[in-house]
Amino acid sequence: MNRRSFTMVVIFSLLLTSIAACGDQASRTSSLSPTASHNPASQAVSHQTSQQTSQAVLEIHAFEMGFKPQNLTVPSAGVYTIKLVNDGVIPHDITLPDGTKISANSNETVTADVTVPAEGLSFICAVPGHEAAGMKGTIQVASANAAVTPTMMDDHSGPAPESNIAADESAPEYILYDAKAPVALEGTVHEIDLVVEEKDMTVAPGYVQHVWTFGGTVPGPVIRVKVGDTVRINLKNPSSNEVPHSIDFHSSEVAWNDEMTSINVGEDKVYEWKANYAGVWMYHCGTTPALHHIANGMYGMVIVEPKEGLPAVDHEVALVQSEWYLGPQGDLVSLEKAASAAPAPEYVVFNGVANQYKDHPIEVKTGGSVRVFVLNAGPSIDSSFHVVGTIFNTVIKEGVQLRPETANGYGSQAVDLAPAQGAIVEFRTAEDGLYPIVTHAFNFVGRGALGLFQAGDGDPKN
Ligand SMILES: [Cu+2]
Repeated sequence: MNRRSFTMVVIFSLLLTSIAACGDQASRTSSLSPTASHNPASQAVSHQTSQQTSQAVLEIHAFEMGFKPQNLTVPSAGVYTIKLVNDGVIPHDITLPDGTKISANSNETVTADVTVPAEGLSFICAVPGHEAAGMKGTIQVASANAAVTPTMMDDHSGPAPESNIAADESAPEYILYDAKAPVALEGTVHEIDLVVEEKDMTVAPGYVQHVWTFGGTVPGPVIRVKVGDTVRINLKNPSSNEVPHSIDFHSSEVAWNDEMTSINVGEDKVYEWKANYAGVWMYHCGTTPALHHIANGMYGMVIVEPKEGLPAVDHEVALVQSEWYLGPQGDLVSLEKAASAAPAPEYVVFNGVANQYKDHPIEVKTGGSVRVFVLNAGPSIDSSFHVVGTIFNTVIKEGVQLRPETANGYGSQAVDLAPAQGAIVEFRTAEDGLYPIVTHAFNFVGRGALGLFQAGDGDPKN
C-alpha cells in the first residue's frame, strides 16, 4: 500500500464529503464508500438530482489479463461513472486504493460512480494474482500537476518487484514430502476426488508462500495407474478459495476447451480420461495465467505403467523438480519474476521444498535396485537429473528406452528434462554411502536442488 497516495485520496474524499455536507445531497455524493459502490444502480439514479452528478461515463473493459483502456485521463476532478465490462471468462473487478470494489462476472457489465481526486487514482483487479498479471491502470486528471506516477501505481497493495525477500525466523517448519512412489491403484476404473486447496506453505526454511495446491500438497498427489485404465477425476474448487482453477492431464487425450476449462470457486468438474500411453506425465492447472498457477504450486505427477506392470525393484521414488519465485512472505509467488525472459528462481526444488532430502536422506539398501520416477514441472527451467556416484542402467524418457538388455554396454549419467518432461531411471548403489541427487545445471544446486540417497548406514568406511 502506498501510504502517501492512500492518505491523499482519503483526505480528498473527506474534503469532498464535508463540502457536500453543506448541501442536501451529502450522503449520496460520498461515492467513495465501498457500500455505495456495491449498489451501483441506485447510486446512478440518486446522482441525477445531485450537484455532483457524474461528469462522464468511463467505459473500461476487463479481460485475461488486463484492462482496456488501461490509463484514462479525465478533464477535471470529480464524480465519474465507471462502466466495467467484463469480456473475460472469469470474474474480475476494479478496486480502488480505499477498497472500493466494482465486481463483474464473465460477460457482465456493472456501473458505479466514483470520485476521481485532483491527483488522480490507480486501480487494480483484486482477484489474487491478477494485478501481478497486468490488471492495473490509472485515471489521471488532465489539469493535475500531481499525476499518479508509475512508481506510486506499482507499489499499490501488490507484491514489490524487489528480488530479496527477507527470511522470517518465525516461519513454521516445512512439512516433509514423502518421496516413496505409491503403488498402482487397484482395478481398472479409478474415481479420484481432487480438491484444490489455497493455503500457506513453508517452501524453504524461513519462507512461507500462499500456494495453490491439488489436494493440499505441492506437488499434488502422485497418481499411478496402468495402460488401459480409466481415470475419473472429480475436481473441486471449494467456495472457501479465491480464484478459478482447472486441470490438464498430459497423460490424457481430450479437447482443451472441454475437460480443461476453468471452474469458479464453489464449482466441481469431472475430467475423465483413458490411460492409453505409458510414461511419467505432468498434470497442472491451466487457468490464466497458467504460468502463475503452475509457479504457485499447481502440478503433480501421473505414472502410467505398461499393462503388464513394471519389473519389481527394491525401492521406488517419485521426484518432481520445480521452481519457486518468491513473492512477499505469506503472499503468492511473484509472477513478475516467473515471467522474466531469463527466469532466476530463488529456489529449484525436489517435491516442493528446498533441500528437504539433504536434511532427510532417502534410505536405500546398498546394492539394491532403485527406480526413480522423475518429472520436471518447471515452469521454465530445464533439468539435468543426476545422482552422484551412480550410472543409470535404465532410462525410459518420453517413450525412448535405454534398457540393460539392449544397451550394448551403454549407460546414462544425466537425463535432460525440459519443462513437462518425465522419465523413469534405475540404478544401484555400489557401496554404503551418500549419493547426492541434483540437477547438474549446477547454479541451481545451491538453490535447493539437492537431496541425498543414503545407502546402508551412509558411511563407506565401516
Ligand atoms: Cu489454478
